[in-house]
Amino acid sequence: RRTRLGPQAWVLRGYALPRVDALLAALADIEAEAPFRQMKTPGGFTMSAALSSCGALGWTSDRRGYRYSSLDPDSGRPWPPMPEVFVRLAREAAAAAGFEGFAPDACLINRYLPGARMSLHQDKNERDFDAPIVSVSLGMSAVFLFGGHARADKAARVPLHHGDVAVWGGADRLRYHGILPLGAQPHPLMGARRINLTFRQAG
Ligand code: MD3
Ligand code: FE
Repeated sequence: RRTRLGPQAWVLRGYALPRVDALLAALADIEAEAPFRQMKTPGGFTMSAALSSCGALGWTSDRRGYRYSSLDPDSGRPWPPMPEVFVRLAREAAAAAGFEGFAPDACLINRYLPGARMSLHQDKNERDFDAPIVSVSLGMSAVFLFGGHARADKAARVPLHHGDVAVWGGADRLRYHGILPLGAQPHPLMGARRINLTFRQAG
């Protein structure tokens, strides 16, 4: 089932469910190579969600700013390669939402534990905004905030559940968005955490 959030923004309910086992197996390998870490914002705050990445580029943040980098700053090594099951899912979900030819070079992996959140922001560190972003939710449900083009615009609250895939681009690409603090009810398969994979064409 496709739910429309905006002119070019969709939630594909349960789209990732048939591939969850393969996604989690690949994720375990990535986590071993590039463990989740809480990054610092340029303003000096510690982000409550912990991050890792895979693919040619990974997203990092520190006192010097936000950027994409080909090396994991913690290990000095390249980020783990993007598993084929990730690439396929992202490309097929993008096409199902009307974006043909999506070829992600970065997958940011956010891990939320109970209480972790992501405040309203725009994703604008990517080189061009023509490509969509694809996000895959795994584990505990969360409330997604879907705002407008100004931070003060009223944000809709959209629940995102295990296996849901969101795709947004075009007119919706630069909308403000965020995640409310994660609840406490553990997920039966994944325990007390939520994982979000976001695929981008960053470089
Ligand atoms: C944005 N992650 O990593 S992705 C991020 O669930 C990030 O971890 C959040 O924002 C997370 O930068 C949200 C889900 C999402 C879905 C639809 C959107 C973000 C969107 C539509 C427009 C803009
Ligand atoms: Fe974002």
